[in-house]
Amino acid sequence: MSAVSNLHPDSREAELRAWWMPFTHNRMFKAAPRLIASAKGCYFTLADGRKVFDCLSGLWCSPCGHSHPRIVEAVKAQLDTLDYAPSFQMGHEPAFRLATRIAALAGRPNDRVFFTNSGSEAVDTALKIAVAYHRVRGEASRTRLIGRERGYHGVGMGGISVGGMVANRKMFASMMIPGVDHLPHTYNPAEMRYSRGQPTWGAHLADELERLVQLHDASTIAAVIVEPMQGSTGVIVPPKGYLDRLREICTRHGILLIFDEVISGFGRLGTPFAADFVGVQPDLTTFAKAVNNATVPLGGVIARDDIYQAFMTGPAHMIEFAHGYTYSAHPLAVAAAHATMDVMADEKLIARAAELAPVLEQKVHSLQGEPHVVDIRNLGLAAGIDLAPIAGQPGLRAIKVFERALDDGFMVRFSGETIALAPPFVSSVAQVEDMVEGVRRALRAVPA
Ligand code: PXG
Repeated sequence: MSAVSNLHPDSREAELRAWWMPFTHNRMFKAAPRLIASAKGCYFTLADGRKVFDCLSGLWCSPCGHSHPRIVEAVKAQLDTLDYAPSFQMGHEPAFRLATRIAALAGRPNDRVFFTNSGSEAVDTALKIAVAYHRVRGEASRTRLIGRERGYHGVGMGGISVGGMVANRKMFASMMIPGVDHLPHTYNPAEMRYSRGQPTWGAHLADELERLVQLHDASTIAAVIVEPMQGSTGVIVPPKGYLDRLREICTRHGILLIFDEVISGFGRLGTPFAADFVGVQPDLTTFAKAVNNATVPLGGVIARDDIYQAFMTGPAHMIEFAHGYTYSAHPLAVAAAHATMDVMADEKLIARAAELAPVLEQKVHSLQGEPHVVDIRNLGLAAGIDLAPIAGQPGLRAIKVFERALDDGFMVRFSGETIALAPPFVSSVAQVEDMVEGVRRALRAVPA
C-alpha cells in the first residue's frame, strides 16, 4: 500500500525515528507511514486529505464520534477553570459527581468508583482491591487470581498475568504474578461458527472454575476476571448461561467476580454495561475508553459498597487503601466524562447502539461465503470476521484486508487474523451498511 504521509521522503526516516510506537510493527509502519491529521464525527482525515470511516470508534473508545462539540466545549471550559487538581488528600466537586453518575448508570447507586487513567490501570487496581479486600477481612490466604485464555486485560503486570494473549505474556514470564490460573476460552468453531449473537453452546465451560476450586481450595482464591465479551482477541461472544454460571460458582465460594468492561462499558452492547445485557452483576467492574469518548485518558473501577466498607476500619487518620495515581480524576478527563454522559443521555446513544446492533448483525453475516472468511461473530454494535491465514505467513491476510479497506475509505481494525468492527453509535444505518460493503470489496480484492 502507498504511504499516507505529508512528510518529505528525504526527512521522513529522521522524523519518524524517535517514537517507539505501541502494538505496531514499527519497521513496516515507518517504511510506509499512515498518518492521521484530524477527526470529526465518524471520520478521520488522513495526511493526504482523504476521509476514512472510523470502523472501530478509534480503538473502541469514541462512540459519540470525534470532536463532539459539547465534549470539546466542556474540556475547553474546564481548562479555563481548573487545569489540574491533586486527588490525594484534596478533591474537586465534579469528580465526586461523576463517581455518583457512573455508579447510577451501572444501576449500582450505592457502589463506589475509583478513578484511573487507563484500562490497564483499572485492571491492576481491581486486582489489588480484590486481594486487599480479602486481607482486610481476615482472609489473607485468598491471593490466587483466575483469568481466562485469550483474555486481554491491558499491559500492566497484573493485566498480563491474568490475561491470555501469548504474545503479550511470553517475554515477561519471569515477572508474572505468581499463583494465577486461567479458565479455558469459550471459542469453539465446530460448535458455534457463524452464530448470531450469543452461542447456545459452551455454558458448561464455566464449570472449569469449579475444578480450579477443587484443586486449590476456595480459601486460596481471591478473584476471577473476565471480559464479558472478549474484544481484543477478536470479538468472542459469551455463550448463553456461561456468565451466570461463573457468577453462581464465585458466589458459592466467596470469590470476587470482576467484569473487565473497558470495551463493553458505556453502551457498546446497547445497554449501559455488558452486565445489564447478560443480567449478571459482578462485584467489581473496570471501565475506561468510552466513559469520556477517549477525549482525555480516564478509567476506573466500580466496587460493591461492602467491598469499600471492608477497608473502612482502623484509625480514621490512616489511609485505607495505599493506591492511586497523580492523574486520578484529572479535571479535564472528568469534564469530558460529564459531557460524554450528557451527550449519550440527550442523544439517546445507548439506545441507538441497540438499534444499530441488528443492522450490523444482518449485514455482517452477509459476508459469509466471501473470499477468506472462515467465521463471523457479533454482539451489540461489535463484530469480528475471522480470515483464513496465508500459508506460512500468519497475520498477513488481515493486514492486506486492512490496507485495501483503508485505500477504499474504511479504517478497520485487524488483530491476528480477525477484522473487528465497532462503529460509532452516531453512525447512520447507511454508514454501517457501507462499512460492511467496504469490507466485502477488500475481501474480494485480496488475492487467494
Ligand atoms: N481491558 C480490556 C478488556 C481492554 O480491551 C484494556 C483493558 C487496557 O486498556 P488501556 O486503556 O490500558 O489500553 C483493554 C484495551 C483492539 C484494542 O484493537 C483493544 C484495547 C486497546 C487497544 C486496541 O482490540 N483494549
